[in-house]
Amino acid sequence: MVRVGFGTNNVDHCTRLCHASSVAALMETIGSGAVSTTFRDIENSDVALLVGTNATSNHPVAATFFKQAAKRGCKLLVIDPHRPQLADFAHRYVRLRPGTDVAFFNGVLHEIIRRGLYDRQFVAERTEGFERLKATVEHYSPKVAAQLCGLDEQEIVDVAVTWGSARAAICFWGMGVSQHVHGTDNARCLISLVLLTGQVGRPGTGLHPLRGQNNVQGASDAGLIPMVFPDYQSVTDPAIRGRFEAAWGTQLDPQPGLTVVEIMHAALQKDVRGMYVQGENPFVSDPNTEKVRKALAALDFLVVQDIFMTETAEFADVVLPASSFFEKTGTYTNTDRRVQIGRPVLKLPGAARLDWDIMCEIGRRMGVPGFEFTRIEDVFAEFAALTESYRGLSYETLGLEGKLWPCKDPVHEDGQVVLFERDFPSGRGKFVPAEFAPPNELPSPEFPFVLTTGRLLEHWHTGTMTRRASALETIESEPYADMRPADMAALGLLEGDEIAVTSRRGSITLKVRASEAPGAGSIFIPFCWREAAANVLTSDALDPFGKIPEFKFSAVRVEKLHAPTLADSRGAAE
Ligand SMILES: Nc1nc2c(c(=O)[nH]1)N[C@H]1C(S)=C(S)[C@@H](COP(=O)(O)OP(=O)(O)OC[C@H]3O[C@@H](n4cnc5c(=O)[nH]c(N)nc54)[C@H](O)[C@@H]3O)O[C@H]1N2
Ligand SMILES: Nc1nc2c(c(=O)[nH]1)N[C@H]1C(S)=C(S)[C@@H](COP(=O)(O)OP(=O)(O)OC[C@H]3O[C@@H](n4cnc5c(=O)[nH]c(N)nc54)[C@H](O)[C@@H]3O)O[C@H]1N2
Ligand SMILES: [Mo]
Repeated sequence: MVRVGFGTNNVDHCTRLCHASSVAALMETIGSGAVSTTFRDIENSDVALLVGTNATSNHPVAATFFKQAAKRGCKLLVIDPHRPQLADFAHRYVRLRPGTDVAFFNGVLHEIIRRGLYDRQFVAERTEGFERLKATVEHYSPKVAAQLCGLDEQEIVDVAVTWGSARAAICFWGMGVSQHVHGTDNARCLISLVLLTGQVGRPGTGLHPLRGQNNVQGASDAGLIPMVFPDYQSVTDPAIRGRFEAAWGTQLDPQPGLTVVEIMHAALQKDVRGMYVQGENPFVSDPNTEKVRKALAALDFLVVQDIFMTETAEFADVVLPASSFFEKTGTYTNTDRRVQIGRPVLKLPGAARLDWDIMCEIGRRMGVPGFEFTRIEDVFAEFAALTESYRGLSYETLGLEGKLWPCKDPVHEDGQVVLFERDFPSGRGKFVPAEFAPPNELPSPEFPFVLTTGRLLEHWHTGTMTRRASALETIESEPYADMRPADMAALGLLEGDEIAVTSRRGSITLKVRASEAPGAGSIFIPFCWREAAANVLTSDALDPFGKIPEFKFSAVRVEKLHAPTLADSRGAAE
């Protein structure tokens, strides 16, 4: 619809705020952005790195496999400045300073090379750029890295030796890696570690950026990305564009489009005048809310297609009531690359319609070619035919349990668990070394705390769905921030006190909770509370490669709000 009907490549989705930097690094180094193996494959690993992931809250199903693996003897290495619950199961938990992963992993790479713990044959036969990597990490002895990361040298050595001596080692990572202005560099370091030690392409090894939304892998595969058509085929390649022009019966824009945050910036400049938002709530989920408010208000025309009246929909000229996953048929591709058919269990409520049906009707009314679909199966068939990865998959072959892509024989096989056994889509894997650089905005006397934002088990992102669920709201109904008891004491704060948290962009008020999870000088705020929206505080500075904002690091000030006392109310009465 965007490419054919609106004639632009300005189409993007939530990966931009999520794993865009991981995908940028994976595409650059091995030529594929998806996981190299499933999370269940940890059953075959003897070491697993878990970097910047709070899996017990955010990937509870995967987390049960991680815990089972730990019980069986798999050594979990948990790297996170904010102690996640999985640290309880870890062989080693490393509390590095936020935003210092490049220094940390360069130290690990340095030590693995120094001790000769790398896979010389794998490096020689399947990679390129080793000498450059070696020259870069030479400057990051564990001692130097430990200073940058606020750690003991021994912690870095221990991770290097444990990973370097593993038979089968696997690397999982989450938003703590990707959501930084150096997110792509963070991911490059993890990929280098895996390539250096040949820990990919065999059972129990590999790269697994844990994907978030139920169908975010599917949305990426389907080409909701400004630079590529479905299956990561570049819009700038004339031969590829020609194939899509033939399939869709129209000329297509040869220029890559804008990304999520760039689109908001363009709206503010009045370069983008209209917006169609489907199943996203950017007023609450994009960084720097005040800027987003101005951008949405500056639009000439805004359409929101959602299952609830969202904060973003308040700005809309037209709100189209869509259907939830309970009410429709369609495929979802999960973090494992598993494509599954969802089937309806409820009737559509009120005037709600199916998402694809709404799009097709708009396409037909605009007189755009190619929207004559009457069955969802045919939409999927068109998509699968234009890709390599989904070839052979259809509603018939997917069956009840779905298939992993790629799947050579969808009738008889479940699909390929372990990818890259012999080579990478790029041929050789490329080492792309990275130098440590500090976050965009460092703490200062005026803004002395580091704010990290993230999630809760009980709520889904902006809370449009979960905050309407009374069972979940009963457990977590009130905005709060986590702080270390020692930091609270220094500010004279008690559990439950109201605080104001202020950054260079804005201020919110919420309650404070004592927790040993945050590091010293850090504060954690979930971004689900519209009444105390964390993104009022966050910065819209972007990683130059992945174009992802730095959700995991902002400088803030924390102040106790003066609570009204009995004496105040007496004073007021007098
Ligand atoms: N209940 C629930 N589950 C969800 C979601 C939800 O909203 N609610 N959202 C889904 C989505 S879309 C996603 S993307 C996933 C996200 O799942 P996760 O990746 O687990 O997301 P976060 O909680 O944002 O952050 C993960 C971890 O990064 C750590 N971190 C922060 N800064 C740094 C750093 O500098 N270095 C390192 N190494 N770590 C750091 C944080 O302390 C935190 O433990 O969850 C999915 N699952
Ligand atoms: N500060 C901070 N901000 C963040 C993050 C962070 O860690 N910190 N994480 C970022 C990440 S990783 C992500 S993925 C984004 C998520 O950001 P969003 O995707 O904007 O967040 P959601 O609340 O999941 O919004 C999804 C919307 O889709 C609607 N919806 C659900 N099902 C359907 C459907 O079937 N059809 C239609 N049409 N609509 C539907 C829901 O009601 C909801 O309004 O947030 C990002 N923002
Ligand atoms: Mo996400």
